[in-house]
Amino acid sequence: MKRWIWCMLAMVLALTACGKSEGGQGDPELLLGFSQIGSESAWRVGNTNDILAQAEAYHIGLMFEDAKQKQENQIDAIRRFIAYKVDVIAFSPIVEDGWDNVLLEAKNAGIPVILVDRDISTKEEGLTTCLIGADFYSEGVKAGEYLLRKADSLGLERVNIVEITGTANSTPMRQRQAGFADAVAGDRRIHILESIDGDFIKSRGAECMKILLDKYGDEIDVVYSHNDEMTLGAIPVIEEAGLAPGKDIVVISIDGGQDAIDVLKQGKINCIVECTPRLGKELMETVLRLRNGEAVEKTIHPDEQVFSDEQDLSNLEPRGY
Ligand code: GZL
Repeated sequence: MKRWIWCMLAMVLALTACGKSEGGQGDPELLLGFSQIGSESAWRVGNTNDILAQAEAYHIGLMFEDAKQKQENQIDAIRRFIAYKVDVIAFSPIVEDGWDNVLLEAKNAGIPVILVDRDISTKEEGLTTCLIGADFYSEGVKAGEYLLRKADSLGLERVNIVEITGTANSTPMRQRQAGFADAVAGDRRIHILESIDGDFIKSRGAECMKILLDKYGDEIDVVYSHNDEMTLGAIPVIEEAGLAPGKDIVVISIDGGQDAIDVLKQGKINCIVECTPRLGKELMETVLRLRNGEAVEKTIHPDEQVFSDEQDLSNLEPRGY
């Protein structure tokens, strides 16, 4: 008996501690537990704001927990959601591995789990209901296809690329790297000199760019960065080396937040592949479909576009993240 009381006390503390959705949901019929990775980028903050706003718009109760970039915090949050008997669990897994045990606990508790943004890798069947998130492989392909067009327009006979990757073993890192590599494979002009893990954060993007410039200097023709945050960290480092980003070094990025779009318009980034953070509406729609016993698609990919120096961006709508 005592253990149960402690567990519930922990839950009450967690509820007051965790970031419940703003606007006070009252006592809604449906309760969604959401574990967010953290706030490492403008994309992530935009994703969080969208989920909070859509939970409010759909009048779905939300237990929101910020894992502060730690997988163990996500696992603990999912266990709290199970103890609290939420109706649905959703989370954006920071990395693909290490989820089987806690997701088996959710399955045994009869709570459906929705993956948002990123995927998991598992040999177990039926641990999750669906994935709502970008087609990261396609984003990598779009980045590679832009580069081939750029190499053609510049008449380059050899293209030396350095790559600043996202968090190791995360779905966007794995698939953006694979998509890009496949898009440029077989083109004899293309040489990927080195890939370094920038962990999707700005300071690491700057550090990686410094390491790569110290090693390769003006041999570098292109930097392919897996997200805007790292790109925005890398650009001043390129300038401090006396090189012009967007001219001496072609800069290709992913996400499409306002800050990066503004730098694209200044000509210091050449291409940004959009990765929309607006997944909240699909998530709430899916929660309602599950509640109504309706079938849901296994994978739901949002439509995404490419912004580059090939287009007139003067009338681009504000990005909102
Ligand atoms: C992509 C998302 C990535 C973003 C980064 O859907 O997982 O994580 O591209 C964020 O900005 O850190």
